[in-house]
Amino acid sequence: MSQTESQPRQRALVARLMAACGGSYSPEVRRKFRISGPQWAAAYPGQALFHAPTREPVPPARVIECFAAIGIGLWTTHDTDIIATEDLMTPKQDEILDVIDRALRQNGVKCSMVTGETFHHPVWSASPAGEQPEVRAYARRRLENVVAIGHRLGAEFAVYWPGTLGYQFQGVVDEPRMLRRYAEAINAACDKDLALAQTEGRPPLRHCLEAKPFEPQAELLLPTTDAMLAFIDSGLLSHPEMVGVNPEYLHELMWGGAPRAALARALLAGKLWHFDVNDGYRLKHDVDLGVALVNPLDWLNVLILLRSHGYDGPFNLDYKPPRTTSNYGVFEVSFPSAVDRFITLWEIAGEALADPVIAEATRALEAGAGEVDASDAGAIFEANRELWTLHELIAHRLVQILLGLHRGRVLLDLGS
Ligand code: GLT
Ligand code: MN
Ligand code: MN
Repeated sequence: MSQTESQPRQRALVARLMAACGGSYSPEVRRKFRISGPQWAAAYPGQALFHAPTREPVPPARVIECFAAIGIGLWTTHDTDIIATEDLMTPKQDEILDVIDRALRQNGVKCSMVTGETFHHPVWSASPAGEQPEVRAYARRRLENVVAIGHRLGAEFAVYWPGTLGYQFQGVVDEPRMLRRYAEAINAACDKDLALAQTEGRPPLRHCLEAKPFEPQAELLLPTTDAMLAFIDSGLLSHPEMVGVNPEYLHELMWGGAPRAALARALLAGKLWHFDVNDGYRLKHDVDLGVALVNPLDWLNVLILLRSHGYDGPFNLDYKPPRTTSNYGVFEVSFPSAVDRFITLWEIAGEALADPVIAEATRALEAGAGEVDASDAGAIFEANRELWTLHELIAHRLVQILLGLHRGRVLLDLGS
């Protein structure tokens, strides 16, 4: 059978099995969540250092149309996802933005976030904040332009993953100088934003820094969300109040951190404004798998944290549909299933927060044993010893809730 004959049959099979999976939500329900879909994720053709592409690139208007059909009401983009580098900051940019603005309106999709590419083009090979003044001046113009694109498309957020901010060889780069220079670029973006917000009569954007630990340089100057928080507080930024963080789940897991704890630290700092959702493995490269495909229990706990602490920012589906998924599969399986897993876990997180067993156990733990000699460690331990068994009980209950056992899921009778 030829390739073209087999494809419709295989698509029909995929569609039938996807329907058989069940558990999907309507586009209306999906739109109620603040879930955004990146242009670069949907258009990713599957290439990497060791990988040839496996898919056709997908233009923005088509991505926007497909997101609308799925029920993803928010769209995010890099400057160069939609405008070729040589067309940036030219009249061609305005033409492209007009077309995209129309596509967004026609499909009822909003651009929620824009970001600048400071990692791919050869001009960034020694970082956007290196020695050469012309590179730095160009980087500043690019970030200012990202802000301008954001206002033109009605975005609320700008995200900056600094990309190549780091080095391959120790001793070549003066780290404090490079960080100061990077701060100058962020300051330029904030200043441009304040000026544009005034002339456009729009609120300023919320600028969010994103960290990634192991790439694309051998050593990075801002490899974790905690490093970003320290950078925001360093005194180098002229508008620290305009700058928050965009942690990515996998980027915190990659270095061996606990994403939940990293999110908690950003929440306490009042800087958790935007969140890239995906999944993967500890101490590996940035595999960017779909949300909860690897760590559903951890994801449940992340959402419990975010729900109980009132996080109300976007959830940006920053993953890469795998190379084994076809162009058809990207919009039929990959995106809808990612959105549905997220919504299901969000709902399950609500169940966990309302669970009477967990609530009673938590209350008991918080109350403690009561009156006991406050200076006697042994006595305090003995008085609480039975209570602490509840830690394991709560962990068990969370797994029960994740698996649906608390609702009386029917188990196989292994004896028969
Ligand atoms: C790149 C990176 C992502 C960032 C994007 C925003 S670029 O794909 O791996 O995690 O969120 O610049
Ligand atoms: Mn990301
Ligand atoms: Mn990533």
